[in-house]
Amino acid sequence: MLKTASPHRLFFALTLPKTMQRRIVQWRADNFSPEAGHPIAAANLHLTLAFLGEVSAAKALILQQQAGRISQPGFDVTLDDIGHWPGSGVVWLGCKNPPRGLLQLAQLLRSQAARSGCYQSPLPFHPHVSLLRGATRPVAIPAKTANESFRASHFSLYESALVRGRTRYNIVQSWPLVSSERTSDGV
Ligand code: 2AM
Repeated sequence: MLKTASPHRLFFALTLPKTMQRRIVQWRADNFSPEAGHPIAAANLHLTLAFLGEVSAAKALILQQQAGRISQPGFDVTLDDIGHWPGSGVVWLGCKNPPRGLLQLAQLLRSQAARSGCYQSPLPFHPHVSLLRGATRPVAIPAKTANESFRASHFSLYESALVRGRTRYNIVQSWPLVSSERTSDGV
């Protein structure tokens, strides 16, 4: 639950397992020079599903209620792609073939957000985990990715906060990814 009524910077995302965050950070240190860009802290590595921007607590509550009604099974995500967007200065890990469940979940959250008045980019959704920021100059991209997989068994609403000048992402609420048929069976 958000503590104040003032706007919060929010987004829906998939959490990466802690062990995977650590392995990715090690792989990044082994494969990128310190000049390539600003490394994102291990605990902040995530896969954004829908960016909401600055949202009032009242609007967030509506979005949380809608998110709570989503019923779809979990899915496996394999980060087997890597790229660099010089315009936004981001080096990222992504999926060569994003699972259908991931695209469906993001599509649903993005359309719910748009209906609540949260601007959604017209660019197609490109699932990715940002690794480096401020990478506006050419970057030597490793030929092989970290090639990490994880099971997405829940999704979360995150708040982006500045703590002592550093960005921190805090989970506001999480929801399990299980289809209603399975829960009603008690499986
Ligand atoms: P990025 O990693 O590609 O920058 C928290 O800021 C998360 O929301 C990040 O994953 C970031 O994506 C995403 N984000 C920030 N601003 C955004 C915007 N204007 N449109 C879409 N996603 C955004």
